[in-house]
Amino acid sequence: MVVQKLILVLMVVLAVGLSGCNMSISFNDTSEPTTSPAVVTATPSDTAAETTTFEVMARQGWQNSHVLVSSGDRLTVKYMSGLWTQQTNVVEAHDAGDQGDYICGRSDCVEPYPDYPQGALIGRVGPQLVAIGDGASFTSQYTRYLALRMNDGDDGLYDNSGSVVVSITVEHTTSQ
Ligand SMILES: [Ca+2]
Repeated sequence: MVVQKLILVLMVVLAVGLSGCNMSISFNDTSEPTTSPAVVTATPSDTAAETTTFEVMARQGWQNSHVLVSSGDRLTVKYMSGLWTQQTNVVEAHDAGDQGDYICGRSDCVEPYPDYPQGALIGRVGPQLVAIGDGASFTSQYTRYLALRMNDGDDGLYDNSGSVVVSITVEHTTSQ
């Protein structure tokens, strides 16, 4: 009788145990999301061109365009709009180009670019001076910010007026 009772108890325990068993077997998903190794696809580009616009004031000296140029970069500066003059009420307002105006051309000239017409647009990358006028392209010899101004002496800026807007395009070369 004792053995039968024991078996009965065991069966009850077993039945309770089975019914109480959570049949839903949860697998612990330890598998990492399948990630393919990151492939860095560097787009091979020989040149990348950036264009910005800048207003050059007639009454100011060298003005930082905040366009950083690296040595070897190809620069294009083009006149877009605006009028200025190097002598208000004397010389009629004109664009950034060479108007055939006075060229100093001497060593004691006050103009930053003595061999270029007074009142025209000029540029500078460090010590590299560039005649721009209504448009010019050149290769930078230095890594500096492009500066622009009217070709007029610092002492002659007081009677200037107006401004010109230019577009500045830099083609960065990655041949280094
Ligand atoms: Ca002037």
